Amino acid sequence: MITTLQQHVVQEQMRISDSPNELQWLFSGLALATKMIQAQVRRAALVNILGSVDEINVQGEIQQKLDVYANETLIECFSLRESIGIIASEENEHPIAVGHTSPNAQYAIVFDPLDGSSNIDVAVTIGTTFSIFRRPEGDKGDEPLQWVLQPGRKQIAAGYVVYGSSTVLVYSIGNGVHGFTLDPSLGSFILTHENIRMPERGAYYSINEAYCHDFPEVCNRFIEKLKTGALGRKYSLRFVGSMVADFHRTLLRGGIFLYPSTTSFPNGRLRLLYEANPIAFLAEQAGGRATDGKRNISDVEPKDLHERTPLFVGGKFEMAEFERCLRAEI
Ligand code: AFP
Repeated sequence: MITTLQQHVVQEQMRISDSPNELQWLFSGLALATKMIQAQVRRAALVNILGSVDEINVQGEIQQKLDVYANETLIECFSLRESIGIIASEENEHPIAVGHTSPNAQYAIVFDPLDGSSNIDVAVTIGTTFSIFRRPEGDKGDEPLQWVLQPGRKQIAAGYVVYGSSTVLVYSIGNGVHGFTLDPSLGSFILTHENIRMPERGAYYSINEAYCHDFPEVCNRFIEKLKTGALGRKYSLRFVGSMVADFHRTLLRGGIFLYPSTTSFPNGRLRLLYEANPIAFLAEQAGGRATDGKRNISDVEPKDLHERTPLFVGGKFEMAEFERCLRAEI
């Protein structure tokens, strides 16, 4: 018997609340938007949606046509869900208030509509990330930003969708990590990876080594250990340049993904709220770990919607060895 994403969300939510439909309706918006996005991604060159628009986003990056399409599609689908009060996106400087003063508005959703934009035009795997928070207690509707400036530990659900050889949605609602593959013949996300556990030990490391001259020395020493077999085996390198794709492999095959701070990005390159937080939530739920080199990503108190962070995420063994290196550094 197949299990669809909708069925699974209802079952999962019945475990934690007496109104299982709120999140189910929210996830139906996510499923609809990501199905529309994947349809455009798969036909991008055929529907003239490759290339950029002459706009620079809040990150200082040239926006791709698919970035804009994905962003608008997600905002539109989520705006139709009255349980969502605040929407925040990598592409928008400020949070978007969509009825956050209404008592029905219970959630905030933060997302990167298309992670890995540099890979869009070359048909390499890209993705969408999302992170869901509950309305802050005592909220009077006058501070929209506070709905999203919550530590990762407060996420009630998070996940991503990869648009690769197949379209796979991976999410957690705090009870393990589950993967759903889009069946184009049914138009439904079907449960294919139930209760994913990150292997304690892997065979791959993932980092953009082109920047190794700019990394903290301790990171280069750790990479050397991975390469030379000092940790008991020689690791192989994989780096797609789309964090969701590199994390998806790490989640299923184990190993470690590292994006340290660099001289150009002294606070890290990846964004805390819509890149590191959802990934950290999933990693912890799957038995792995995620840190910024000093503390768990999930314990970081965000101060800005688009703040950046170093990210180190992986299986138990590799993370323990990495932290042993960090401690040796002190
Ligand atoms: P965009 O989503 O803005 O394209 O950035 C992708 C990303 O944040 C992350 O997915 C990659 O791991 C990282 O940037 C790749 O950046 P470099 O190519 O500079 O290493």
